Amino acid sequence: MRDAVTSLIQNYDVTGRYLDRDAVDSLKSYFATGTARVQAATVINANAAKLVKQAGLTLFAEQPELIRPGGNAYTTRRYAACLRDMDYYLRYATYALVAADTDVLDERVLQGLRETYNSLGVPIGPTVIGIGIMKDLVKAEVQAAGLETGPYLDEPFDYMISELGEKDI
Ligand SMILES: CCC1=C(C)/C(=C/C2=NC(=C\c3[nH]c(/C=C4\NC(=O)[C@H](C)[C@H]4CC)c(C)c3CCC(=O)O)/C(CCC(=O)O)=C2C)NC1=O
Repeated sequence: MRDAVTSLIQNYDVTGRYLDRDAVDSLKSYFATGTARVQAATVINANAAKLVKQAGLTLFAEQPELIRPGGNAYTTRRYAACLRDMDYYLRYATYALVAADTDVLDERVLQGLRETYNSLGVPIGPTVIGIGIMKDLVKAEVQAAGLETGPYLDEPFDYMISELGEKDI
């Protein structure tokens, strides 16, 4: 599992280079957003249960067929499994946020996920929509706490959305 600093060092080490201007710029931007990342993660942690629940309610209001007979989130067990998955996405997003690197998402969340979802009939399109809803709720919560939002906050969610949503559904 890597963070922004270890990723950068690894890249330079592979080619035996000293840290150059580009490296220093990218380190500076990492440190400049460091406090915001930690503060945003703190706000998310404190509101995680509410964020997951609200994201679920919004998703099911938009796509009610998911929780009707025949829908993948129909039955209490599957409804709970869906919210648990949303909770995984949120928790791992906070790790990626603090690390300023998406490596943890590849390693712990996305690897093999499409195959698992496909084999269980979990629809990927609505899952991706759910992650997007959670991203918007997180941004609103972080903003309401008086903190700076921005691309740094979108990144982990956008990454999961594009990686999971990328290939055919
Ligand atoms: C930390 C990394 C990690 C992830 C991401 C993960 C996902 C994950 N979600 C699963 C199931 C599931 N995932 C969903 C999710 C949904 N169904 C819908 O209709 C919605 C669109 C969506 C919620 C947004 C459902 C309903 C199941 C249960 C499917 C079944 O058992 O039939 C399963 C199968 C095993 C189980 O039920 O626990 C896995 C492995 N597990 C992990 O360890």
